[in-house]
Amino acid sequence: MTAVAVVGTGFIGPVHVEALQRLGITVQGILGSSAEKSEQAARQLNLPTAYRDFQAILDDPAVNVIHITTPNKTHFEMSQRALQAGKHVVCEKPLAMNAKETAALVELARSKPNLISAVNYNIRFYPMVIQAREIVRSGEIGQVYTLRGAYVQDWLLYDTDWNWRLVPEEGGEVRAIGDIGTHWMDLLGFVTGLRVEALLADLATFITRRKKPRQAVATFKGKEQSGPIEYDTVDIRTEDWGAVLFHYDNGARGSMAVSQVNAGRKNQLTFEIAGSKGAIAWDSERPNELWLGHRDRANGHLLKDPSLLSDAARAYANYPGGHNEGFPDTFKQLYRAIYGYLQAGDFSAPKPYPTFEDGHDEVTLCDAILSSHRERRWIDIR
Ligand code: SOE
Repeated sequence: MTAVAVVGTGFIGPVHVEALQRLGITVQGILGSSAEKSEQAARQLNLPTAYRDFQAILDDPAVNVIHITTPNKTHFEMSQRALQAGKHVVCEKPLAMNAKETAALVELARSKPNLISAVNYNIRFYPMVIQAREIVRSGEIGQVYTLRGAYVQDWLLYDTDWNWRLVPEEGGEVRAIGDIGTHWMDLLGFVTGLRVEALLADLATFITRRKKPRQAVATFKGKEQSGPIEYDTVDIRTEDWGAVLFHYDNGARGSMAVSQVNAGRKNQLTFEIAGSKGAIAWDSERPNELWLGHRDRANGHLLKDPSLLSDAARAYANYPGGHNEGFPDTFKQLYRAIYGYLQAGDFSAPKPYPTFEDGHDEVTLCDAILSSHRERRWIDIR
């Protein structure tokens, strides 16, 4: 019998709970940063248990899976303790604060082959992303030459916008790169199967001082606040913007830009992959569409319709054509993959979900991006 505990009551914890509930998976309870927050979340989400602390989850024999959705600085210790206590782990990205921590988690996960150790790269699970992967795999666009794209947001545009991610001790030394760049890098690796061999990065912080409210503000909620707020002015040491050039292992070249201060772009990931025979492009703000680029005939525009998709993409499309599948559906599909694997019980089978190895790869890239920016040079990825 599977039962889950979710740690974290901010923006993303309830998204996990809702997706699990849609699949009929028992969510035993939730833990927030205070007793009050745990109780409030348990009430709102209709869960039986408001945990008092993380140890109470580890001690709960009813719980065999833990979803970690707390600030990044807690991921390492919680994942470690959960695996050591024999619980399966689904951890939010980035997996930990640096590659030293993620390497230790990979080693621990390897010593527990019968436990799930997954990282929540949900964007992989849009049906049209899986379709893009199938197109690349089938050879339809030929040899991949270039990958380009961006992940841009505007929720940190003003100096009055505040979030724990701004603080390196809470979120890590790279912010926009760690928070949204890792999604892009993971996704492009997933779609093309290519690995980064070397990179060159440039980072910038435009808002060097911000007004930190004395009251905590949940992610994306800052824009909804009204009325006078008491705050302290603090120096900002993490980047608002970043650009990275990549060399991939087949000789392909890539370029990615990320920004959390791009007015009007709420939460947009885009990519275009161009090969020797054709190209494909996708935009997360229009996730049910895929652009097909041709040189000698009219370009194509594929709308999500299970009857038009490859078997692999159809397996993750639950609604008929014209019925849009979006952000919350990607969590549901990711958990279908994870919990289907758990239920099948063959832990030697290939894993259909992002693993701690994938989480380690992304954090390794983050560390290299920071070094490249600081040292103003290309960095090889070993
Ligand atoms: C905040 O920038 C954030 O919530 C990311 O942490 C998520 O991974 C992304 O889905 C949306 O933006």
